[in-house]
Formats: sequence, structure tokens, C-alpha cells
Amino acid sequence: MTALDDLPLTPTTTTVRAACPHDCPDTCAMVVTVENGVATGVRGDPEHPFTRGGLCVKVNNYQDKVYDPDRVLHPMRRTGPKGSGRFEQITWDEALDTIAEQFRAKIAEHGPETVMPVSYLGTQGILNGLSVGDAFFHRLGATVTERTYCDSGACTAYAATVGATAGVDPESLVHSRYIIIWACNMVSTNLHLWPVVAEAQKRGAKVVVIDPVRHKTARRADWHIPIRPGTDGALALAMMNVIIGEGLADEDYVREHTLGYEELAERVRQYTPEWASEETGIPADDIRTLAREYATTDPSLIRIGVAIERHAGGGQTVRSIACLPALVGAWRHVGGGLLQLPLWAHPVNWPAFIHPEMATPGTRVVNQYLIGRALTGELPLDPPITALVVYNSNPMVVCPEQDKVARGLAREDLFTVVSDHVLTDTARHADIVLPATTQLEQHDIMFSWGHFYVTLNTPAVAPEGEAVPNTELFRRLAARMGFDDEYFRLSDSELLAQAYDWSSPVMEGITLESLRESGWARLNLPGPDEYRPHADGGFPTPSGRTEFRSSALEAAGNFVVPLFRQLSEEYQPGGYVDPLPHYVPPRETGDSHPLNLISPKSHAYLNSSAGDQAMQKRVQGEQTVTLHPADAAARDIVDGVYVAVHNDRGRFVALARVSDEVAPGVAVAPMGAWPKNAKDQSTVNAVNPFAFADLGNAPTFSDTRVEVTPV
Ligand SMILES: Nc1nc2c(c(=O)[nH]1)N[C@H]1C(S)=C(S)[C@@H](COP(=O)(O)OP(=O)(O)OC[C@H]3O[C@@H](n4cnc5c(=O)[nH]c(N)nc54)[C@H](O)[C@@H]3O)O[C@H]1N2
Ligand SMILES: Nc1nc2c(c(=O)[nH]1)N[C@H]1C(S)=C(S)[C@@H](COP(=O)(O)OP(=O)(O)OC[C@H]3O[C@@H](n4cnc5c(=O)[nH]c(N)nc54)[C@H](O)[C@@H]3O)O[C@H]1N2
Ligand code: SF4
Ligand SMILES: [Mo]
Repeated sequence: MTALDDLPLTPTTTTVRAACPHDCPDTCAMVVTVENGVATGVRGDPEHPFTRGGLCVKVNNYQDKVYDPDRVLHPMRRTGPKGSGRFEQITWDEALDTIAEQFRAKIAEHGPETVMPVSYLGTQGILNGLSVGDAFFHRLGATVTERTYCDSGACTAYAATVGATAGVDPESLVHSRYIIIWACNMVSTNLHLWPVVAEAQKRGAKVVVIDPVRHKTARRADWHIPIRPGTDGALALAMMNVIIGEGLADEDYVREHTLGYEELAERVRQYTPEWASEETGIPADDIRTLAREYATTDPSLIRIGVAIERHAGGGQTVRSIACLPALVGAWRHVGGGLLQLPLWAHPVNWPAFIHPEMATPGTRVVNQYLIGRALTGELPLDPPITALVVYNSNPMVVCPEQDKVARGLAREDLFTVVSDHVLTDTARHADIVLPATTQLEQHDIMFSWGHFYVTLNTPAVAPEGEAVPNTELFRRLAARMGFDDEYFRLSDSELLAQAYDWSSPVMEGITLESLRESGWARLNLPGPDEYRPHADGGFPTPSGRTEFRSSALEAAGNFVVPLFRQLSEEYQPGGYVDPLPHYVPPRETGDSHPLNLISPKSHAYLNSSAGDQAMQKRVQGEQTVTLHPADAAARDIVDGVYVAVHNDRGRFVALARVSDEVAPGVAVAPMGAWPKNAKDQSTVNAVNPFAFADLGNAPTFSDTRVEVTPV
């Protein structure tokens, strides 16, 4: 354990350096207080330049998760019907024997693709997170699960335009003078970036928020531009129309560092502000003002949120937005350019965990969004899925077509294993539940998708009960299945040693030893006051330029970046895509379902995590849906009544909120609430479609039409 010297210690009290495990851009450095072997509190590390000592409402009582009386502490076998939540304690040996026996029987009957893993980012640690288990399932020959929950479409579009670049250092935003926060509720979802933006604002920056909702972040902005969901592409294309048409482009930068300018100029001529106004609901004059201010204020910065991709044209939207900084030469300046996912700065050694070479070439790939259909047979699969292993994920809450997920999980002939901290709605359907450790009980090392710091997580306390880290879970499963590859015998400290490419120049001066001392370290990149990654071009694209005309899309068509599809390090080619940016309108329109439903993140839950914790439930309340006063009045709905939100896919009952914060025609129902606590055992994903966006197999949660009626 690492004691912090500067903190007053009593003999039985120590502090341990840890890291918030969550799938959140902030990746906060935590300090855990341990008294007599018990974690009694967590707080942010005040010395961390990004975290600055504060943890959010989702995590600042993390010790309550460790000692939650409802925690799963032992392996359990189901004794009641699926979904009932009735289980009996068994030993690890019995659990592993049952799993191995079931796998062998199912595989003998159907072949190995009958087994399917379902996992995502319950923890983001490199050891226990995204790729833990991949090697095991590759070795087994199981169905490969494509995981495009989050930012996959945006990453395809971004990579196709500017390459997999870290982009602007989030800390450089203090130098920005014009900041567009586009589809991101920063104060809830990227809390520690807000003080940087606020500092820039204090120094004179104009902060613009483009969002259908006047939320906590929009209220702090200088200009909130409400937009119809799914039409941001029209706005970005019209901005280019104005910038090029009015001669506001940075001609030198465009000439030296971009590809396909002439074709782009020709393409965007049709996308006038008047046309975009019809699509977006934003006055044409506002579109002109935005384009002019953006093009003429240096440094200008666009921060795109993940929600920007969640509609039919999400990929092309990000394509268009990613063209803007090069068009106006924003990359020339410290604090100028695009902030998407700084995770590309982190040299994580993914292949050492994924082991793509263990996969059988040609193994079937099923996208996780289709899990409801895959399990109910609506997606014809040969062989069918007869064994499911869920860890780091809660598909009952996070997947669309919730009713199909529930019906699929209830199948009697399906053998389901779930590893989690508590009995989630998903775990309640399991045949075997396995106890997982929390972050305070496991080793890990964290990359970040929101800053340039590596953070080490040292366990603060011994595991409660018989809980094990995911690494150990897969070591045990591999041993039971008789897999003798060396990888399956690596200890956590050996895994830590291979988590990063320590020889990368950005890791210079950073070692596991130094991290044990400090807890975290900034990547060896120029400081936030000088970092201009593309002042002289140097984009990691085939041409080295910002590609208005994308050679990657031209060559591969639609593709999923490797991180989301653990099969290989190669781009997986898909269907034809026009290599020039263009407009793809929202898919769902509807007379019978006139309201456009969006489901952003809950303030107090991290996706569905913490969704059953007492304190967070008190802060967040139950599943709500918020309507504009005009839409509420037209339906005889008043604030505080229960309403049904429905379409052809399903329905859920929510507490109605009425507020002019929401644009007319839009309904907002945050995601994360648990069906088991909901009025009719359904939450917002009951009505969401599985349909993919145009690039990267991204979800279309913002492309959902519903009607809302009082119940
Ligand atoms: N509190 C909290 N923080 C979180 C999470 C959480 O669950 N809770 N989850 C983490 C994860 S996994 C992620 S991916 C990030 C996501 O964080 P964000 O990128 O902020 O994404 P969301 O909260 O889903 O949506 C952000 C905003 O986009 C708006 N929006 C929805 N559709 C559209 C659209 O078509 N156009 C425009 N312009 N705006 C639109 C919504 O109104 C919302 O205000 O947050 C992370 N942080
Ligand atoms: N309608 C709608 N749906 C969405 C979204 C949306 O905005 N709207 N957002 C999408 C996005 S961006 C994302 S990222 C996904 C998130 O989808 P998920 O990553 O599935 O998110 P969680 O619901 O938090 O589920 C994580 C589960 O892992 C468990 N867990 C945590 N740590 C560990 C561990 O160490 N070991 C094990 N075995 N389990 C652990 C947690 O307790 C929790 O039950 O949801 C997607 N779904
Ligand atoms: S959820 Fe995000 S903001 Fe909250 S403590 Fe974790 S990393 Fe920090
Ligand atoms: Mo996400």
C-alpha cells in the first residue's frame, strides 16, 4: 500500500492511491482512506491537475458500493424462475464445474459459436475492462461480440477525416476563445472539463452549446442553440457553406494540410443556411452568425459529445464537424481544433489482452445491440446462442429492444452466467451468478478518454467474500476448460507490466514503479500551454492531411475501428460510403409517433451502474420523461403525473416533467434507471431501435419516435 506522506495518519489509518474505474472521460485519481482494513472514504487527489480533488455524485461514496448489503459475495445458483432473483450459495468449484459442463455439452451439440460473451465497460481498467475475456472466448471459438455502444460511429468518422489523433489536450481549452460544446452535457458527464471551460470563459471566450436541451451546461453557456435531434450534420454542412462562400476559410492551411478542398466546396454549395434552417429548426441568420464567429475567432475549439452519433446520419455528422477545424485553420493554435477522444494518446497494448491470433478465422460476429433478436431467434443464427456469459455489462438496461432482451434472457434452454457486484436485472436472469471485486479490491491501470494522464489503481482492501477480479475469473475459467496457453497463467502484476507500451516516447519517464509512488503521470507530451498537435499538419491519415475526401472510406467503405471489434487489428471493411461529407437525415419520422425521444445520461448514475445504490437513487429519482409545456398541454399532461411512452417497439411508464428547457417536439428520458425499480418493469430502452447509424455500427438512440399519453 502506498501511504501519502503529507496526510496526517493515525497508526491504523492509511491512504491508498486508486483510480475511479468508470467509463467516464474524467478518470479521476482517487485517494482511499483505510481504517483497520476497512475502506472508510474516498476522495479525489487534490494534486491531480485535471481531477483537482473532486469526485462526482456517482462515486463520492464508493465505499458504500464495496460494503453494499445487497452485494453478491459468493457464487450462486438459480433456484427460482428466471428473473425472480432467487438463488442459493454454491462453491467456486461447483460454479466452475457447472459452467465447464454446460459449455462442453452445448458445444458438442451446436459447435463453439453457440457461446456468446456480452461485455462492455463496467470497469474501464486495462486489466479488468474492455478486453478481459477476449482471449478466452477466442480460444473457445465463441461468437465474436461486436461492441459498438459508444462512439464507434464517431471514431470511424473521426479516423476517416483526421486520423486516430489525440486531438487537442483538454487542458489547453483555457486558451480557447470560441468553444462549441456540441451534444455534450459536460457538467453531468465530463465534470472536470467544465472548470477549464469556465476559466476560458472568464478570460473572454464565448461558449456555445448546441443541444435540444437547455441543461446544466447550456445554462452556463453564452449562447445555447437548440437543435432538432439528428440534424447536426445539416448545421455543420451549412457552416462550411457560409465559411467557403464568404471567403472565411484559411487558404494556406487548407492548401498545405487538407485533401479534397475543391470537391468539398462544390459539395457544400447546395447546403445553404436556409436549407439547414428547415432541417434543424435554427434560424438561418443564427447559422450564419455561428459560422462567421467560429471562423474568425482564434483559437476556436469544438468539443463533440458521444450523443452526436446516435442517429441515422451520426457518422456523416462527425465527418462534417471534423472538417471544420482544418477549414478555418483552428489547428494552428494552442487550444484550437477538435476534442473528441484523447484516448488515442494512450499507447495501450491492446493486442496483448485481445490475442486476435487465438481466434478462428471466419468466426461469426454478432453485434451486441442485436442481443434481444439473437436470443429470441428473430435474428436467425445457426447455431443458435445457447450459452451467454455477461460481465462488465447490464444489457437489460443498456441495450435497445428491452422487451426482446428480457424475453431472450428468460429462455429456459439458455444457460446464462453473469459476473457482477449486485443482482442487476440481467443477473436476476442468470443460471450462475459470480461475485466480482470492486475497484478498491483489485489491481488495475487506467487509460483515459478525457485527458493525458495514466493512473494506477492499487487495491486498498482485501476482497469481500469470495469476489474475484475479472482477470482471475478468466484464469479460473481457462484452467477449467483446459486451456494451457501462457497468457491464461499471467498474474495481475504480469498483466500490469504489459498493459502499456512502455517503450513508446509518450511513456518516457513513466514506469510502474514511478506510478506506485505518484499514482498517476502525465503522458510525455508537450504541456497544455504549448501543445499544437497539427499546427503543421501531420495528421495520422494516409495522406498526412485532414481528408475532406476520405481515402479510408474510399478504400474500405464503412468500417468499425479495431477497438470496438476485438477480432483483429485491421479495419473491417463494410459497404460503400460516399467519400465526401453529405447529409443523412434522421430515419424515424412519424405521424402516429410525433415526439423525438432522446435518452442522455443520468446525472447520478454511470450508465446503469449505481442505479440501485440508495444515495444515487435519492438524487436521481425514478425514470422520468420531460416534455415542452406545449407538447404536455396538447396531451393533458402536467408535471408529476405518470405517463406511458410508447411506439411499435414497446412502452415504459415514467414520471412526467414539464419544462421549456426541452425543445418543442422533443422528449427526454435519461438512461440508467433499473427496470426492477420502474413502474411497469421497463425503462427507456423499451422503445429504442437496434438500427445502426451510417458509420461504425453506432446506435441510434436519438433517432426514436414515440407518443406520450397519461396513464
Ligand atoms: N453522469 C454521467 N456521466 C457519464 C455517464 C453517465 O451515465 N452518467 N456515462 C459516460 C459515458 S459511457 C458516456 S458515452 C458519456 C456521454 O456523455 P455525453 O457525450 O454528454 O452524452 P449524453 O449525456 O448521452 O448526451 C449529451 C447531450 O446530447 C444531447 N443530444 C442528444 N441527441 C442529440 C443530437 O442529435 N444532437 C445534439 N446536438 N445533441 C443531442 C442530449 O440532450 C444531451 O444533453 O458520459 C460519460 N459520463
Ligand atoms: N438508451 C440509451 N442506451 C445506451 C446509451 C444511451 O445514451 N442511451 N449509452 C450507451 C453507451 S454510450 C454505453 S457506454 C453503454 C454502457 O453499457 P455498460 O457498459 O453495459 O454499462 P453499465 O450499465 O454501467 O453496466 C456495467 C455493469 O458492469 C458491472 N461491473 C462494474 N465493474 C465490474 C467488474 O469489475 N467486474 C464485473 N464482472 N462487472 C463489473 C456493473 O456493476 C454494471 O452492472 O450503454 C449504451 N446504452
Ligand atoms: S465517474 Fe467520472 S467524474 Fe465521477 S469520479 Fe469517476 S471519473 Fe470522476
Ligand atoms: Mo458511453
